[in-house]
Amino acid sequence: MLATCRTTTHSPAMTASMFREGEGLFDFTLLDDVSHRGFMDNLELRFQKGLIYTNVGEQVVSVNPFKRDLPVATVSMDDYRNKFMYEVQPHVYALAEDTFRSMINSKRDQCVIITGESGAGKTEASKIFMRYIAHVSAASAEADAIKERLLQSNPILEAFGNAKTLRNDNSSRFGKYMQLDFDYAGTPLGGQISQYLLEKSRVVTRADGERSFHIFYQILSQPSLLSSLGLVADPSQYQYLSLSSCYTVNTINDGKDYNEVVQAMQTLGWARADFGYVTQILAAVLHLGNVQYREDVAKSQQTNTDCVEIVDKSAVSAVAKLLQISPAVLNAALTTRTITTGFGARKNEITVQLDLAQAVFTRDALAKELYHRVFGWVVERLNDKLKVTSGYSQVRIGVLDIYGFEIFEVNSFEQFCINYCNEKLQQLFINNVLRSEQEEYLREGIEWTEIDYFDNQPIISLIEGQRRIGLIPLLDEACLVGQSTPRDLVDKFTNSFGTHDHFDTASSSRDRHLGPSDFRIHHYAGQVVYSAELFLEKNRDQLNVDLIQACLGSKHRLVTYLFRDADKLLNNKKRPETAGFQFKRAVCDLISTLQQCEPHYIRCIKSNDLKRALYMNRERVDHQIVYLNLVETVRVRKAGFCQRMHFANFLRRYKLLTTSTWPNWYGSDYDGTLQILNDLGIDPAEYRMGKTKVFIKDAKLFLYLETTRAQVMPDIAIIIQKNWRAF
Ligand code: AOV
Ligand code: MG
Repeated sequence: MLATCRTTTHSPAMTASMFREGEGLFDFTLLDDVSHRGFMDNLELRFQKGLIYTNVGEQVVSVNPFKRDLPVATVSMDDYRNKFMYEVQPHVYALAEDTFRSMINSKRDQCVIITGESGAGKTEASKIFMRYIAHVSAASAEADAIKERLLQSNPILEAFGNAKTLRNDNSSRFGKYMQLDFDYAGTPLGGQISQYLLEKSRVVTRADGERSFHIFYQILSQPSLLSSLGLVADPSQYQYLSLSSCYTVNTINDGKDYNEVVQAMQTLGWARADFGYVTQILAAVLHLGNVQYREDVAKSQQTNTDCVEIVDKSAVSAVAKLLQISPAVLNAALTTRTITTGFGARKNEITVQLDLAQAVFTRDALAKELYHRVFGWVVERLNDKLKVTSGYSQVRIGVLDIYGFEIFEVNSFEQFCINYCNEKLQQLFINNVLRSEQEEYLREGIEWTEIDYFDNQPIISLIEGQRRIGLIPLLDEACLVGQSTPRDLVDKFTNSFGTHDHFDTASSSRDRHLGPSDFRIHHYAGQVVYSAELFLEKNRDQLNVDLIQACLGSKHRLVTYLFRDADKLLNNKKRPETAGFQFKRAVCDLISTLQQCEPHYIRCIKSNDLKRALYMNRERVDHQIVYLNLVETVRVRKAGFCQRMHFANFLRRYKLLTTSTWPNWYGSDYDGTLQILNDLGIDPAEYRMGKTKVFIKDAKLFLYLETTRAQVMPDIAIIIQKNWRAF
């Protein structure tokens, strides 16, 4: 099943070091049999030997081993310095080296797109990548300080943005694009973190067996913090934490992680007081969850509407004290709502009592909003400390670690957004790797058998709407109508997309498994049934006016800062943008940033769902190979060419390799290129002549050309090795 290396006489050094008996192939493009089975066999063989990385050309496929002490984790970063990817064993380090060198040599922005499902190892890969870049980039006191800050931002981000889910003990509940700025010599100057769609609903609800964000448990693990915050150590005392009955995780030490966060904050030079303010708001969120309601029978009878009262006022007092809001104002904002009618002199305000469901919704909305704003502030502070302060930012490397494709028991608005984002990334991948490659061959007149792949454009059009309406615009439309119900929304969807190939509802498909407020999307990675129950509220994403006013009246320094835009919110005549609309815009902006960079890919695979060390569940892995288009990628890559160069560039670069072209060649660039290849005795099967470029089939030939060139020019050989792309 597995191929032996196609022997060429050109690069003995590489072949000797790259092939090790019994370890399978380090690059899937060396497979003779590019079938699903062939791919899987090689992946599994390597995985069982602890070789979790395998290349597909310049891409790295990484399988999560759920084991920390593998040899691949302890290799020296220095072994990867100044090496081509095909000179060294596959590793995230090799890809990082390639990315870093490409940036220096081409002076182009680079991006690394890390994809894979939840728990596949994306965040780990992004950290390994960052560590390598920090290790090899130029050093100076200033640069070292920046590197340290970049690395230290991780524990803070993870404390506030990650949580234990059923799939991953340290699941990122937000998307992250981290950009590093360098000068042209590769000296780090600073960086910037962009965050996407924090899953703020986790603060108030989540699946059984999951936890809220790590930071809550970390704070409760610190006895010295508790009394001033009015907290007790036992997380089960807090409704917001007890609702999923999971408090500890055996792979997580909250106390130790807290110390790491504090240490990171110190490294980043955060004021101690700032963290104090943050803990006060987080404690307020926990107390807020303990605000319980019951029906206020007397008042209900009196007013003839459903009224509620708060069972135990001490929780409200604790929240009010921590947020420095008047308890009476807070109490009113949590049980009533002010409705304004009329304008100007006729403006009239009426106080309406909230019923039980509305009161709970209002309380939870405040908790989510407070957390969301704290998270935004944390990222803002990190960015302050990473800001480029000296030198020009010349080139960038961006690392995208974004939530993987998700299918849960119940899928809501968050999964809808996350899966939409994954569709967009998949499309970018298709465009970068599969389509553009094939289009170039066509343009150049290279003989080529089209390789089929699944194009997900119809799913993207369905969701975001292009020429015709899409699910996000329809959802926005439904949000305009105050009385829309989830069923109305699903009916609206059915009217427009009842016959769409990638969309079903109960009435369009007569599928008995779908409820009246469910809909199903056939995503590239699988079918997902969404419950539209909370879509309208989550998309509107509005805090009621009374809560905004309550926060505006706060004397707390951080609360005041977090709600500094609240005045604007209250007086805004325009309808606020919905969460779906904002997310779509953010994702489209992200994609256009990525499109401007030279892309590199790490494709992560989750080996099993039990988090068991070095165990591969073939069925689970099979599915991921299919939807990540991995076999198609190998086919395109293998049938394709590893390098291409304009004839003029090829001639300029390699004319010194033969006396026919050196020192002067008077013919055409095309003929000169051919002359060099002929004189070197290169088998014509190893390359193709296009209309403007020569296409080199195998990396080994390319390496041979480079090594020979370096031998011919001994005095600049070292420079070439270091900067091969620049020549
Ligand atoms: P994710 O980022 O892809 O999921 P993580 O990077 O958090 O996944 O990995 C999940 C867990 O798998 C980690 O906490 C480690 O225990 C283990 N793991 C991952 N990669 C490695 C590795 N290279 N070596 C050893 N263990 C590893 V999500 O954030 O849920 O989509 O939203
Ligand atoms: Mg992650």
